[in-house]
Amino acid sequence: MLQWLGLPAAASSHAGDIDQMLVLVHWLMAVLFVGWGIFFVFVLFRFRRGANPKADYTGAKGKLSKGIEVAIVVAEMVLLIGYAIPAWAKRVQQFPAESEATVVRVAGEQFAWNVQYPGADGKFGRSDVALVSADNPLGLDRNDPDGKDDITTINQLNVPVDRPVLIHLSSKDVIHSFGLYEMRVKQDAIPGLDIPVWFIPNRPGEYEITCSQLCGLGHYRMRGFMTVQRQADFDTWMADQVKQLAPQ
Ligand SMILES: [Cu+2]
Repeated sequence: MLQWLGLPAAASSHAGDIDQMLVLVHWLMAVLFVGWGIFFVFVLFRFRRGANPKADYTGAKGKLSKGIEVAIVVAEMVLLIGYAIPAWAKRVQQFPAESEATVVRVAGEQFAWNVQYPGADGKFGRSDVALVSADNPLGLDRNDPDGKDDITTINQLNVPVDRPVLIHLSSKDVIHSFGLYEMRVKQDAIPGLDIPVWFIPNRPGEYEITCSQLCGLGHYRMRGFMTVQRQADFDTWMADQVKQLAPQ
């Protein structure tokens, strides 16, 4: 079933769980679709006007129909309680420790993704709406000691492979949706909220960051890129960013 669904490559540690659930949901829907289809044709024939000149208003009374209904409810409960709720709980309760993760701030805006790394001190600098400009889309205060070493990029997120990524997601203007399909991650970015999102990328490569909510006229071009790389390559990239920051 997994191949037939045409899903994007699975490149995060929890992608397998999500895909397994998608497969189970699709199997249930396939069975229901075929079952209902057969039942529909049966009803058309069984209750045709020729055989039933007078309508019966009471509906199905057999044990079979009740049994099937109960079986469907049980199957849906198993999917919900056995798969969906535990998978969701892991995403929203069991966050990785900041010391063991690549911590990044991502802020959506019409129509780009702003990325901020806390730098060597591990602390995000203060940002102020009064400082927002074309050169400083996040309004980062470079006079703040915590903000001196912060690294910012636009539409480019680099992360090392096999290490948890913890993103603090927000938005500068309207509601966007941060979509990383290969990571099986999708989360709305909402102005005024800092929403944590985490995953463990386990396959190096170039992936696309999409905006998955219609957020304005330029929505179609609101795309960023995520590069998942080996730790050494990430360190080289980060050192390069630090070098570019130095003259300021
Ligand atoms: Cu958007």
